[in-house]
This record gives sequence, C-alpha cells and structure tokens, in this order.
Amino acid sequence: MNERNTLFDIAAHFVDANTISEIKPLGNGLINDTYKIMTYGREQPSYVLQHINDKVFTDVEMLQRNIGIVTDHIRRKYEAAHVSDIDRRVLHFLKADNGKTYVKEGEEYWRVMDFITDSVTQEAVTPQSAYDAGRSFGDFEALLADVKEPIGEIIPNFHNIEFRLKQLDDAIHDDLAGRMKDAEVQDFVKSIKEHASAMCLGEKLHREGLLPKRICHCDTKVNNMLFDKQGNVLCIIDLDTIMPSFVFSDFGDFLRSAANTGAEDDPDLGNIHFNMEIYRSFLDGYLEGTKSFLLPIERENLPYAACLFPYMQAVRFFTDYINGDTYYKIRYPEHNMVRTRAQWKLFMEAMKELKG
Ligand code: GN1
Ligand code: MG
Repeated sequence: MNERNTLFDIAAHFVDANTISEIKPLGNGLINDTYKIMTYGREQPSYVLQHINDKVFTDVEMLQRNIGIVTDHIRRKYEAAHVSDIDRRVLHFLKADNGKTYVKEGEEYWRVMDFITDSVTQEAVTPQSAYDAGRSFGDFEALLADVKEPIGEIIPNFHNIEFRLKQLDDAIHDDLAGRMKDAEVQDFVKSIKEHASAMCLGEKLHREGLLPKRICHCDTKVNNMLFDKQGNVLCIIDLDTIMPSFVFSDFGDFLRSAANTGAEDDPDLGNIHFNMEIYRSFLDGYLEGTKSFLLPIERENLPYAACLFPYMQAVRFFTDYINGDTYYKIRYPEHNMVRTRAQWKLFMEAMKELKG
C-alpha cells in the first residue's frame, strides 16, 4: 500500500473519506509527524492528522486522556464565560470509529484534530509577543487550576532536576561512549556539581510542603501558540507534555528559548546573552495571567526558574553526550557538546542578570 492510501485509510477512521481531497505534510516537529487534511470545496485545511511518537509518549491512552480532560475543561469554562470564537481558542480532537480520540493501525498510533482557521505561528519573540505569551501561558494555568480529574505524569520526572542529575551520575559511571577522559568533560562535571544544590531548590521546597505542583504545559515555546492574522494569541497548542509540575517549568522553559539572543546550539558563545527586556515583558504578562492563584513562594522564585531551565537543559544535553547521543537527534558528532556549552553560557548569563 502506498503512503497516500495509508494516510487516507487512517483518516477515514475519523472523517468521511469521500470528503477528503488531499493529505499533505504540515510543519517540522521533531517528535510527532503532522499532516493537514484538505477537503473538497475549502482552501484551508479542515483537519490535522498526527502520528503519535509512542517511543516518547509510551502511554498513549493516558496521553489522550490528559489532553481530553484539559481541552474539555477549558471549553466548558469558555462556554460559561460566553467567550466568542471558541473553536479557534481551544483544540478539539475528533472521536474515531472506535470511540476514542486515537486509533492504533498496526503498531502506530494516530489522532486527528480540527484545523484552526486563519491561524499562524511565529518564531521570533518581541517584547510584545513575550508579554502576550506570558499572559497566555499564565491564563492557561489559571484555567486549569480547578481541574478535578487526575492528570497523569506522562513523562515521569520530566522536569525533576534531581532525577536529571542522577541520570548524569549514571552516565558518568557507565561511560558508555568512552568520553569521560576528555578534560573539558571533566571540567563540566565539576561546574555542574558546584551549582547542583542551589538548582535543586524547587524539589527541596516541594518536599517541605511549601511548593505545589500544578497542571503545566511543560513545553512553553513561542511556536506552541497560534496567532490570528492581526497577531493576537488564539490558542495554546502541543498539549502532549501537559502534566503536574512546578510553575517554574512553564516560566523557565519559555525564557530558555525566548530570552536567548543566540541559538540553542550556537557554536559562537559570543552570541548568547540573556535578554532582560524579554524577561521583564514575559514576567509582566505571566504575573497578570496567574494573579488569581500564584503563591508568594512561586512568584519569588521565578528568577530561579529562569536560571534552572538552561541549567537543566545543559545537564540533559551533556548526559546524552556522555551516553553516546541516544536521545536527542544530532546533526554532527559533537552536537550535544556544542549544545551543552551553549546552554551553559546561557545559564551563566541568566545567573549574572538575575542572581548577580
Ligand atoms: C525536546 O522536540 P522539542 O523541541 O519539542 C524536549 C524538551 C527539550 C527540547 C530541547 C519530550 O523538545 O524537553 O527542552 O527538546 N522534549 C522532550 O530542544 O524530551
Ligand atoms: Mg514539543
């Protein structure tokens, strides 16, 4: 069977196949493969078909249940508040002929959602869009503050820095790729350890009962928001990593990409600084969005969160480097080491601005 037929057959579990004119690739995500479903008589896509990466998201049933709980909850609140244009403000996943929001074909999992009309994504962050992002991710958490159903931890310990440091220790011990003899690697181990105890503050506060977990997005990037043609935020997308976490996840991880003046894997460390204008705009929007629930302990530690995420990402890239590059896709042999250096530089810059 060719790919066209396969995709049509899969889509047919969700929509009337006679209405479909074409199915074409959409976007460039690294985790899931995404397609747009075109139907007769419409210029814009009608639906989005997605292949779910079940190597990363091993419990697809939990994944789709989490997303269903969250999107239903937001929709109900919008309806109660008579928000206009709800179908463009919250994702909607279609039920397949098996009654679920996903199907399993062979060994592969698939899902379909409505395409949000007249929407665009943005890649660059301006102070205005940083404010809007802070407001939108803050609003998103506020909307989910009273979800009653349990949301599963879809990737256990995803943003637990103590766990990530333990993974690093294991990698150092196993030295699977023989990379531990390198002097730079040894230096990084030392530098990471020097900051470990300060960076584990969140986990410590949680154990002491002072810091709650809340339902967070856990992949806050500017390209995980849809905007209308006028540049207003419509909707938060990429809901796969929604799970209980500290609010630090959504705050810190957004700034890790948005406030970096260089690239995540910039080989030229001179490009990498921490942009305080973006930080302040995002902070303003986030505090506005979360004012109904954010505790003082959370608010006071937002600068810590902005330092924690480059640190955690450096630890994760570095661990993968020592393990011989098994998790992140790399484009060249030293890529994970280049990423480690770049995230470490960003960590140092954030520390200088926020803790210095
Ligand atoms: C992965 O593929 P992407 O960019 O959505 C990773 C994030 C990292 C990011 C670093 C499930 O996200 O946690 O911050 O790479 N997602 C997962 O670029 O591990
Ligand atoms: Mg993602």
